[in-house]
This record gives sequence, C-alpha cells and structure tokens, in this order.
Amino acid sequence: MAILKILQYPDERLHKVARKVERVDEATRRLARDMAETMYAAPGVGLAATQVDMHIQVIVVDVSETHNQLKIFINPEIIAFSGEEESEEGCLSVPGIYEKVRRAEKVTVRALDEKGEPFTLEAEGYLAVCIQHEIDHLRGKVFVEYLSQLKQIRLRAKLKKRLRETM
Ligand code: GNR
Ligand code: NI
Repeated sequence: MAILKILQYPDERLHKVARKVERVDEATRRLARDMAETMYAAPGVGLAATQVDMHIQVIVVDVSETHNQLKIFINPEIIAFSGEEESEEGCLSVPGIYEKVRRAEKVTVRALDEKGEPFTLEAEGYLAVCIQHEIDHLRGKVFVEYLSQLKQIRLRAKLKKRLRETM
C-alpha cells in the first residue's frame, strides 16, 4: 500500500481525459487500493485516478463516517440522472475551498468492480454528489469550473500565490 501524491489545482494534468481500463488486473487493483489509502489518509470521501496523475478511469468513494463502505468504480458511466440539488463541495486538489455546485439529486451508475464484473448502482444524496464529482475528474473537469469566470480567476490567483508561499 502507498500514499500517493495528489495534484493541486491549477495543474494542467487535472484537465487530462482518462482512458478506459481495458482489463481489470492486479495493477488496476493495486492502484485502486493505493487510491483508497490516499483518500482515507487525506481525509476525503472520494478520489479519482486523475488526481494522482494516473489517467485511467478508476474512482474510489466512501462517504461513511466509519470508513468501511469503500466503493471502487472502474470505467464508470452515469446512465440515468434525476432531480437537481445544490450542495457545498470541496476537493482534495483544491484544498480549503468550498463552493456550492448544482448537480443531479439521483444518479444510476454502471461500472466494473475490482474483479472486472459489471454492476449498476443507484445513488442519491452525498454519495450521488461524490460520484458525479469523481466522474468529472476523469473527464478532466474540476468542480471550480462550475463557478463564475470571475470567481475562477480569483481562485487561480489565490492558489498560485499559496503554492509559491509553501514551496
Ligand atoms: O473529500 C471530498 N469531499 C467532497 C465534499 C463534497 C463534494 C465532493 C467531495 S469529493 C472530495 C474528495 C475529492 O476531491 N474527490 O475528487
Ligand atoms: Ni475532487
């Protein structure tokens, strides 16, 4: 197991589009396990491979307080959306920034599990938000891109300054 380094916004690698996993093998499982360890250590409720500079379609999510409901999604696809809800989001790649984002309230996700078996999951609430946030990462999208241009410009300036000061 290993703790992986999480890319920090604004890093252009966060905008790469992840490729599909062709075959779920030991390397895929190791990545998913390392991502889970990294997520729990952060701590966070989700992590996309993109955030650890691996541009393949793997995400891990655990919104439980007890850290025992790990879900691994390989090649996830949202096949149904319903409702709308706005909630406050944060991101391990944009530390300390919390902003409201409007998303679907319920989603149905199709993906492969760590054995490569397909499954379908219906999610709502925090889990649904988190899954949408992670799948966005795989498409190269960071949640701050839902904010106004003015807010994004201010945020980039602030985070670049913070990165300079801590390096
Ligand atoms: O830890 C996280 N918390 C969170 C809170 C609200 C909405 C989404 C998230 S995901 C985030 C971890 C992360 O950055 N995943 O990509
Ligand atoms: Ni994130």
